[in-house]
Amino acid sequence: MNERKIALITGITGQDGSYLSEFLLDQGYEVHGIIRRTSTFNTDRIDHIYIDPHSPDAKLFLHYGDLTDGTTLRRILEQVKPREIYNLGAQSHVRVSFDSPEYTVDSVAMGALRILEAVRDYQQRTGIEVRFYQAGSSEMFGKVIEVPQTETTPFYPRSPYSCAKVYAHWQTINYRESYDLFACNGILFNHESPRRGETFVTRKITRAVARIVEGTQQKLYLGNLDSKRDWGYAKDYVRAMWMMLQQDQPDDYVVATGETYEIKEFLDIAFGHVNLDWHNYVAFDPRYLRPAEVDLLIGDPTKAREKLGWKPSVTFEELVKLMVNADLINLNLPTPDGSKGVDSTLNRRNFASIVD
Ligand code: NAP
Ligand code: G4F
Repeated sequence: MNERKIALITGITGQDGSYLSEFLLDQGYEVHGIIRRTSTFNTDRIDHIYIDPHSPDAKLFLHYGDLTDGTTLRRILEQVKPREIYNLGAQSHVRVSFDSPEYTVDSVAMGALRILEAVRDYQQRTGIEVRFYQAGSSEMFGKVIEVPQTETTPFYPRSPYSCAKVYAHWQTINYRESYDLFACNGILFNHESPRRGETFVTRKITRAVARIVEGTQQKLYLGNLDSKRDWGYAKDYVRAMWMMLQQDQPDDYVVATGETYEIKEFLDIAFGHVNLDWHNYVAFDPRYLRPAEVDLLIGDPTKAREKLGWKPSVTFEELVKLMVNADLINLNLPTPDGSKGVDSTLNRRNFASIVD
């Protein structure tokens, strides 16, 4: 299909953006990413795949921009001329979205709209198809009405973040139907990895386990331990994003493992992996509670399996252990099973001229 394999990724510096970049580079793509200007470096997750853009081997290029800045998004689109756009950028923390609802909605909901508008105009003017992936979330199901959740389960969002994602979801469908855009929604359930942001519950736990083993942390403060999540491995999930854009027709897909676990079960495995009992270390702090909680998420990935041929490759237990191992390795500590670790890109900063 696509003759020139050029992809543009918003949120390239995030967990998924880093895995997707690696995946697309392996597939022979030229990859362009939008990064935000920050006063300290924010490219740790992609430093290991970045090479100086002056080199003839360079295939990864970075551009300053922001989902709240439509003019720049349009300019980058015109400059890069991508055939595929992956919209992964977001203020993606649910708890934080209650503190900063306006900004969250601007980046998540309006951000998606700004790109869709830019793509609509670009495609109409040039006649060149630009395929669009929208990073939707199982948080959209919120107060679940149906178990397990499928592509047709009604949404009941429970946070500013998920309300914004629902808006982006429906605009993506609206632009597909109104302007014939090849636009897909991935409804991705929680996916984790050693590159997961440190303030999401899984990484907060695995990082704490390593620091407790090291002796530099005594307590781990958490909020609600009763909610259940369908947790998968991020590297598997970015593959599904790409698969959606390679189909003959645009569509929407749930991407999940089909299994759900309590946070307490995550704690059992994470602490158990280093022979510790989490009850001796975990304490409750109400600041981590949310005004409204999502109690249970479990996805039905049948459509993704049957139409895309996608399936997860890592079990829940393997995921927890690989994350604990990576955090131990980050601290130069041995792993209980002798594993050398996967995916840890931290502390491998490459100071090539990423930023001008
Ligand atoms: P993440 O690690 O939090 O990364 C978010 C990315 O968005 C970062 O690159 C961040 O840049 C960028 N970003 C934030 N605000 C932006 C703005 N205003 N303009 C441009 N970029 C901005 O998230 P993730 O886990 O990789 O998730 C990727 C996407 O999938 C997000 O849209 C998320 O909401 C969605 N999603 C995630 C999951 C999951 O379980 N991980 C599940 C369903 C959906 P900085 O590095 O500069 O902060
Ligand atoms: O790890 P979490 O913050 O992830 P959450 O809220 O499920 O959202 C993540 O997954 C979504 C997909 O469903 C994405 F769309 C979203 O961008 C993000 O990646 O919290 C998981 C659960 C919640 O029930 C929360 O209340 O863990 C509970 N929790 C308990 N203590 C905590 C903590 N969460 C965090 N972040 N920190 C705590 O101390």
